[in-house]
Amino acid sequence: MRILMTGAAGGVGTLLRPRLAREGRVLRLLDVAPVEPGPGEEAVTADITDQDAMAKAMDGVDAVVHLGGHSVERPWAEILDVNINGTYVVLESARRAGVPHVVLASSNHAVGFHPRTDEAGDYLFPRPDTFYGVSKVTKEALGSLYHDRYGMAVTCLRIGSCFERPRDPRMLATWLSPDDCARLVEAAVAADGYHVVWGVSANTRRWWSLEEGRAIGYEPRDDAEVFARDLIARHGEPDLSAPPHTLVGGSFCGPELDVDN
Ligand code: 15L
Repeated sequence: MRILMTGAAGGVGTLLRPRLAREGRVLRLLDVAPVEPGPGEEAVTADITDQDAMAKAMDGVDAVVHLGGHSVERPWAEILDVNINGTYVVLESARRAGVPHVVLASSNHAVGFHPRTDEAGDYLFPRPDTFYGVSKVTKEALGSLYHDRYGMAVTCLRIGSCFERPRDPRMLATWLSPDDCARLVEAAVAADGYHVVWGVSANTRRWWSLEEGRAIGYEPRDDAEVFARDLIARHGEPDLSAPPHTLVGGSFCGPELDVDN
């Protein structure tokens, strides 16, 4: 079993690497930045927009975990090139190589302008909060296209906040622990069909659904609440009726877009 991970040198990729290591599994780590491979790993230094390099990188691959691309807001031209065109190249090269399973790192920012509800359901209609969010909507759409056209199994993860630990009070609700992220990716790599699932831990303050995640076999075990006392001592108890807590995308919904002049 060989899994190609794009964006392997990034934040989520770095957290996932040791957690996805398995006997009989090879992780092929792809990034524009060089990565030092460990046991059970292979490294490829390549740009996800480079079609020839991606064709080679797909050789012998059973599943792709596509994390590559900008992970925050950038000017439109950069988002278009790396996140949108890059996802097309990843999916098209996976199709040509006959890769059956693809996991796409989407984000809560694909639906960032949805207001707080008791529980935000699965498959919320796109309401991106940034150009970055638009690229995640496009990623989900491309995944849907490749599933419907070619039967590729595609699971899109609307990831909340995947860090070693929550960094602010919003993340008490939106945190995806590294261990739960690995559990989610394991479930997603094995899932058939097309799915869009929230990437969130079993947080006490969670307001995003776990239903579709559980339907594909994701069972989160972590809860950001263990960090609450410390975060609230530093930042105060969050006022859920005020930004950044009123919208899915939090502070991403605030700044002006960086449009080309
Ligand atoms: C994301 O999509 C970003 O990649 C990450 O840096 C966080 O800001 C996260 O969303 C979040 O919403 O907390």
